[in-house]
Amino acid sequence: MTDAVRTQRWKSKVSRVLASGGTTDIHTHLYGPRFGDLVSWGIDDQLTYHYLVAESFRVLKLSPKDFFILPKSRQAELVWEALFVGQSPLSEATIGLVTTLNALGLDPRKDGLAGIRRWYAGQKRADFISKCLDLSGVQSVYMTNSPVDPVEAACWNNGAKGDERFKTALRVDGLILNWADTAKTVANQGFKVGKTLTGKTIREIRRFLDVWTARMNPAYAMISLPPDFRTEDGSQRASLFRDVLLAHCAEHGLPLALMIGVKRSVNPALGMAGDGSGLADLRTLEDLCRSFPAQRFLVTVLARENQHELCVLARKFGNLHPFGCWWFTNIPSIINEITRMRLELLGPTFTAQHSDSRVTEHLIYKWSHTREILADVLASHYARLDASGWLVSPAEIKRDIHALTGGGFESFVGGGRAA
Ligand code: RAT
Ligand code: ZN
Repeated sequence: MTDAVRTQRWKSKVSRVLASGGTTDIHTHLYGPRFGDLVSWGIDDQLTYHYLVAESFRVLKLSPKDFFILPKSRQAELVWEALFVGQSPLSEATIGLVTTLNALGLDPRKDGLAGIRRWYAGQKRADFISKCLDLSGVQSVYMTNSPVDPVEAACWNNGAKGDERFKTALRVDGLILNWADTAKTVANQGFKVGKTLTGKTIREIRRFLDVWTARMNPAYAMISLPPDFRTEDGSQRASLFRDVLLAHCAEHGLPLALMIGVKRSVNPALGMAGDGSGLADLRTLEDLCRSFPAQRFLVTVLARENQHELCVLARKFGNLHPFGCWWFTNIPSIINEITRMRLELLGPTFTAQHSDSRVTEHLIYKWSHTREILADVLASHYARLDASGWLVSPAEIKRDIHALTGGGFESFVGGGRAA
């Protein structure tokens, strides 16, 4: 049998298991149906996704300022015209919209934006959320829950949780990285904090996190970090990271998810679409894993150039669990490369993907595109194993895929393991 035929046979077996779903999406920006207007869905929300907005500015003739003052529906029309009418939708995010609309039974070329909008007018939010979860084969998603967002805080105070498919992750970027601007929000919730980090303010921020941890019951805490983040540079953010975040996680036994390498506001005029990526010095992560052996770190890195180093670190530290192909790396060529590299260096002991979905429909394309690549990568690994004299069984394929698509994460997070 040729290698190509062998791999193709494995691909059919792997694809069958992948198609049976059961995925846990460990990081999204989605919300459950009871979070009201925080739930993002529909064609205009998809077209104004910041990935597409960033791409539109490569062709749009108007300035970001003139674009962002327009109503969302007009922005959506401009993105549609720029990326789907004026040129072929060849980028990952544009192909993604096509994949999604097709899965929903629409034909974007034939229906056009007007037809798609008419179809959406007949959809109901709660049913539509279930439809997207079903179509994407995702059984549960982790939200990104920020206690310093007044709209979200109000939802929690009004008992918004209560949907088991939507799980909680405590997001703390503003609190740790931008205390000067966040202090007021925390003070408004009745905590006695000031802008300066006195002992009392630190205790009150800890108390703030205690209260929100009790209210939200998160599975993990999460922060995104700039590439130049250091834990020992004497900065305010370094003290907050150590004395508040790490201390809080230790006390509550919470794993900490680090998303490393984002340069916020590289082009501020683009708003959310203006963030970039930078090469991080992973010695900071190495120090953290070594100095806090009982702390579990879930880590993803944004720069392509940091991916190999992350795998090597994960071989050294059992308290480090790599996850996902984040943001600019969530494109087929790089998912393929990263997933192969991780399998080669770590076996199935990482989480292959998270979707980072912001609009409910994103689940559909992000998971269907990822599964296609996972099928290729796993098939070639099983074929090599087969050629070497080891035939994996269907049950073992299922076990491996489960580990890579949420099972490994659940046991890492639930395990309370030491390094
Ligand atoms: O991928 C994204 O949507 C980014 O805007 C970020 O949200 C990033 O994933 C983050 O969580 O900071
Ligand atoms: Zn995210």
